[in-house]
Amino acid sequence: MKIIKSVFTILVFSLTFVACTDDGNDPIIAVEENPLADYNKLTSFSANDHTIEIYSEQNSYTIGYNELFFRIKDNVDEQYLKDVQVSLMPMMHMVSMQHSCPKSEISKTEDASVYKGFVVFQMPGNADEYWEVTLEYETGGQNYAATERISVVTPSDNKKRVNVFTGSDEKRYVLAMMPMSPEVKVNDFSAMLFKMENMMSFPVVEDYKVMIDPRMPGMGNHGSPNNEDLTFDSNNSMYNGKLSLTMTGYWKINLMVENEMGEVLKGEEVTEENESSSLFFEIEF
Ligand SMILES: [Cu+2]
Repeated sequence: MKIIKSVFTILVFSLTFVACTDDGNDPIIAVEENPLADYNKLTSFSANDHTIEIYSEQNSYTIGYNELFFRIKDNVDEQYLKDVQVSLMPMMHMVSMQHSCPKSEISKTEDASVYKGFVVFQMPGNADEYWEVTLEYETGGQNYAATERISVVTPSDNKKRVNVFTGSDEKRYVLAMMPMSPEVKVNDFSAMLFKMENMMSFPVVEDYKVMIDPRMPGMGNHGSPNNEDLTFDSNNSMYNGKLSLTMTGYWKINLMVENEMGEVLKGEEVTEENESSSLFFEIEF
């Protein structure tokens, strides 16, 4: 998909080039190539004489983990702001309350005009309730904020990649699966776990354990060998392990979350009598 897009871009550029040089008079305007041309532009809006652009590899904001890329263009000189400090605040406006969701800091990338971070949306919007993102940034010694409504939807394949639950410790948690391309093999598998401190703050939970038990409910609920439970890695704040998928099809990844004392906060063991945990992710490939 990405390759097709790049080829198409090159094609358009070369056609333009040919058209411009044909009569020999038109100056060739140097078009700065969009470093995010291979991504989908999900949002573009104007505020403060700037244009805010938000890109993703996905084609919509979906519940679960979303990696996002940001660019801010100065509408006056058409230049993208470089090396500015950016922060992001997602907010869901519900009928009776407002809340945010787990998110990262917004960091700089190799390209000085591109910033990135992630957001874990825990619920989709609907007719009466919606998400908004606010970008705060500083340029030329001035602070700006820009807010736009966005549409957050359930993934088109309807598979569960995020769980919001109350643990046996009465605390609220958000557990999100990291994006992956499943294959018939022992896959690297990661998740992120956040505690809901309040409606606005969702810090990363460290040093818990996420136990996995992948099963194929359509095939006698069989499992797979050589799985590895997910343990916390402070380098990337993720829980990493191994997910063994022995064939293609629908897999339910049953989960149990244990705290640092080894107490199960949520999820049940899969047995003859109990075919699935109340906490799970889904994969179909
Ligand atoms: Cu909500």
